[in-house]
Amino acid sequence: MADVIEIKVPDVGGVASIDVVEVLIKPGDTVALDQIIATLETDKASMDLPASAGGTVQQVHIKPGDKVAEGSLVATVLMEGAETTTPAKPEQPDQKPEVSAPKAQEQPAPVITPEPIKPATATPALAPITDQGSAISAHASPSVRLFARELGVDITQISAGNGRKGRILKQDVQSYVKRIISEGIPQGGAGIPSIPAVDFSQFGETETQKLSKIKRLTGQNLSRVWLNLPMVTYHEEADITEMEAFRVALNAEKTKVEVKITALMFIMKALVAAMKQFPSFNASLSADGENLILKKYINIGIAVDTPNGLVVPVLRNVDSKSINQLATELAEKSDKARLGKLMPADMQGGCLTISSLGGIGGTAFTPIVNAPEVAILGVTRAKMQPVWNGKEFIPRLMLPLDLTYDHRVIDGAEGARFMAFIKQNLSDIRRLLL
Ligand code: CAO
Repeated sequence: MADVIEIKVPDVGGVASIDVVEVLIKPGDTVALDQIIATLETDKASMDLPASAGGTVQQVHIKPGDKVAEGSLVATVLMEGAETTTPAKPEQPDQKPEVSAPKAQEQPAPVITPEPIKPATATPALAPITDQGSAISAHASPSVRLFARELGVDITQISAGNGRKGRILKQDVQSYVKRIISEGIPQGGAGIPSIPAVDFSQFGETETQKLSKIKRLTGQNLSRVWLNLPMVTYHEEADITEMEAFRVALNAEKTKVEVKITALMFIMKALVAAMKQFPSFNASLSADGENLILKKYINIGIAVDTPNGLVVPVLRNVDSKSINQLATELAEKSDKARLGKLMPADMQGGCLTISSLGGIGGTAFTPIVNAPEVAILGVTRAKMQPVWNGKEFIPRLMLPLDLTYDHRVIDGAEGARFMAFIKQNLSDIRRLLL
């Protein structure tokens, strides 16, 4: 004999208005007892609704976006050979650790309306779904969380979903997995909890802009370096008063068509001299961390700010190039970078990187090493300062320099000596001839 069974919304703790988020069945489907057929959500929690009877779905009475209440008809199911079955009950929602699990009460057959769930404590029975104070909560239904767990995905890594109010849907988990496979993104660095998803629209108007590919790739690389390298940043100042006078004189001699010489060309020269003096700076750690690979060539990467993000073209064999050649080459490469015309080969083979913000300003910053290089030299804006010469304060042009290094390779004292050497060479550029 076939019975038509009505599956209804159970008591979810006296909540008057419950949103239907997902409906997982359609007429003609065969459902098993306790199979999840819909996801419901209150303003505090979400839960999966299991079928209170198995059979063939005749009609579905709800759709996503509907508002329902206790007793609302969800679906009618044709049950062949009806027998008394275990009462269906809403699946235990995801719980925060401090929330006690709700207790189901035993009820007799027949199965018509699932039994109520009641909070075991005064705390709401259902887990909060978006909790800005929590670093672990993600806005997703239990079934989607289960799906993510089955795939080994840490759902908190999915920053925002395509569901209502940024809810993470099954498709979002699938897209995330596809992206990880295609881009090789590591999940949650060293198990560190990720930043929780926040629905900013609740605070005011927002607009979403897609990150450029350069920004996304740079971000992944920087995060990887940040997590893998023990980095130290050391600050120094070089007196470039004489160097600047020479630079200005050189530029004054130039005709209009020639490329301008900036402090950066001298900094490159001083860096090259320092790399020769301290070979461990012109080196990389082997992947197993057992050996230092010393390089006999000197290529320098220059961080260039472009409308699409940061790129680092590499100037090759800098030790064998003149200041004028370096100025011309940097102008060509930075123009190419800003037009998005750099080829991968233009950005490979660097030994050390310079990140100069001097054209913009600043007094100091902590650049991130461009691993597998072992150090990066940061530069900010030179400024006139009163410097004590033993008798009086005299105005000197001081250039701030910041060296971030991989402490696995470079010791603190070595870093300080390296910077003292650069400082000495910039303060008296005749030394670069030695
Ligand atoms: N102190 C004072 N003035 C400086 C200076 C410094 N340290 N560095 C540059 N300047 C001056 C230049 O002399 C030039 O002056 P004029 O316009 O009067 O001639 C002006 O600032 C602009 O210089 P520039 O930036 O065009 O040239 P540059 O050779 O110094 O730098 C480049 C070239 C490509 C490195 C730079 O344009 C750039 O993109 N910098 C940003 C790099 C970046 O984003 N780094 C952050 C990475 S995060 O780690």
